[in-house]
Amino acid sequence: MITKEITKEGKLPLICITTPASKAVISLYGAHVLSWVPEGHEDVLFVSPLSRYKTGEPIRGGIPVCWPWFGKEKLPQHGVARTSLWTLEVAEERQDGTVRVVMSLMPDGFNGLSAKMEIIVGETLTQILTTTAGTEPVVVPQALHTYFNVNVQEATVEGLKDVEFSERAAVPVAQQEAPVLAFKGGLDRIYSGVEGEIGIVDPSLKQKIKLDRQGSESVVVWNPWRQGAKGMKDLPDNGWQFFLCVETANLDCYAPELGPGDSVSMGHIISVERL
Ligand code: TA6
Repeated sequence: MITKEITKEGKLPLICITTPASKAVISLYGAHVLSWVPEGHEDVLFVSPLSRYKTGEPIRGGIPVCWPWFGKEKLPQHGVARTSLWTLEVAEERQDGTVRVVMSLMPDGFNGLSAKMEIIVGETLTQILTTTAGTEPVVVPQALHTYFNVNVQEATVEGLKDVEFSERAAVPVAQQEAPVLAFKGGLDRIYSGVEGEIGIVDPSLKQKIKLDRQGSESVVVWNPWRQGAKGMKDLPDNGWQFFLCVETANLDCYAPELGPGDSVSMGHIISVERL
């Protein structure tokens, strides 16, 4: 079932999806997945209770789309996609019980550069972000900045052992690296040349989230911890405890370089397994 709603504030159009295997909510503002609840599980995504669903401001949580740049390399931080209203191209229920949604964006001032976001909701949550260059060559760093709903102080991440990373934090905190990544403080890293599946194990919720990336070479892992959260107006002081961002990305030397008219896709399939 597909229904269209408007948020309480009356501004952001939402698509609410119910399938036999899961429920999801997608905002056309940002092509942003706000919620994905597989049958028998809690929401796999975290959204801050203080998030402002307001035009011009990014939503705090869910899956923000960082495009056509990442971080502070230009303003606004993380690009214009997450604060733009995307056009709904397709919302269809399919014979296999899944729902497919396609949204598109061609922002002004980028020489015809465009993005397409395809989302398939069912037993898994699939997202494919396709970038097509306009009339000029362009380099497009990008990330699906997923906020996973986990107890970060208990969670561990599998699949990043021995992978090279660069620290983005001004004062990096030593983390427990082996045999899995565990969290003892804030973390902001870009892992590069990441192969294979990433597992996010949460003993509190007794589940493992699996992130199967396609066409993605980078993975960002971020949590602001206690200190970082204090500076964030749209996150409660204790909000850092309830999420971990593990981001499917192509950044730095892996940012796609496109000639005029070229296209490239990157995405992921998210699934959950009971422990
Ligand atoms: O992906 C990690 C990161 O770039 C961090 O450096 C942190 O700033 C975070 O994203 C959130 O950024 P935002 O602009 O949404 O506050």
